[in-house]
Amino acid sequence: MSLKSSIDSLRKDFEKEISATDGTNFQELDRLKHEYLGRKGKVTSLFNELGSVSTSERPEMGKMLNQLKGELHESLNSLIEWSASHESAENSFDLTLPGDEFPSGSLHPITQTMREVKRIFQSIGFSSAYGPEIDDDYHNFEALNFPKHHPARDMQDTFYITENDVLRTHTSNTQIHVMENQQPPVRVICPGRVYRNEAVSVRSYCLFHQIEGLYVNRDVSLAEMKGTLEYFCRQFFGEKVQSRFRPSFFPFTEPSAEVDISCMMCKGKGCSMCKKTGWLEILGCGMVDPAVLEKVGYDSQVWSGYAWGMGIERLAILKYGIDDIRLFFNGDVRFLRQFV
Ligand code: 2NL
Repeated sequence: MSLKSSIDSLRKDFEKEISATDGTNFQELDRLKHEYLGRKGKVTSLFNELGSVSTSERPEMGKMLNQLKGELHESLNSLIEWSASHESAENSFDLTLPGDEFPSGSLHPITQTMREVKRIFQSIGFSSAYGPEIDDDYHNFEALNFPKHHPARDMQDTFYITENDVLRTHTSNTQIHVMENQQPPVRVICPGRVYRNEAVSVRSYCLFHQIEGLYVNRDVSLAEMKGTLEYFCRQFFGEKVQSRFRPSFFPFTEPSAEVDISCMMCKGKGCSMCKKTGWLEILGCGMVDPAVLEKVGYDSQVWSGYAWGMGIERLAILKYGIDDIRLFFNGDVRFLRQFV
């Protein structure tokens, strides 16, 4: 083979080898440099063959060999320079470094409060039931003994979906569904979201969470209701808390009451939290109105019961001393982080 064709085929070999590497591996490129341009390299050995070429061809061949040597140098050196300054992933990955920390989320304070309330009532035999957030007028109002033109049915307080369907304004609709589908005794709590079409402010939001409870059996007494709700207050707010039952009115209970607890901020002395009364209202309750029992097909001569309802945001606000209900809904992590 002539020296000229040796030069050409060496160039081809080199091009093949260089394109087979990914061009970034320093060791690989260094090996190629030695193989072709080293003291015993392939290009060097072609230079040694110059001596056996005829004197007329020698200058021409020498020029071609120098040209090949220059090309190889240039392409290897630029790749080597690049790979030395950009360490390959293999070299730069330090397996001994500690890993990135993944911040773990936490349960929303409303979820935490809901779970705590559920746990307390479950421990005394109540099971949980869930119902639709969109329901008809019958289950949200009519079956609960709301008179046809009661102000709570007014457009101001209720989001209407259609003429007959509303976003529920309390979770009582779920208790109605439960009673329609089940004979007494009933011992159930109904947690969930409820909606009110009110002006949004520090105190009220268009959406909040409720847990309502219902117990129906033979000869249920008001004393049992008091015992159950007082037990809840002590479990949720602590053994030291005082509670009182104050007469009230709801269309679906008779008699009705509201439960206040002694203000934990001022210990009953009177402060801004309790509006100087020493008491904080936490829930409404009462003996289920016989008209409600009759609506779901229970004989009100045989069955009686008590029911209550409480706002979860209100419980959380009192327990944690929060001053704006909207904080529960705007997702600000500076607020949420405090409940990890
Ligand atoms: C409040 C007051 C209350 C009820 C809810 C109820 C449900 C049925 C029958 C009778 Cl199915 N009553 N629920 C009773 C009294 C009060 O809620 O202030 N909630 C935030």
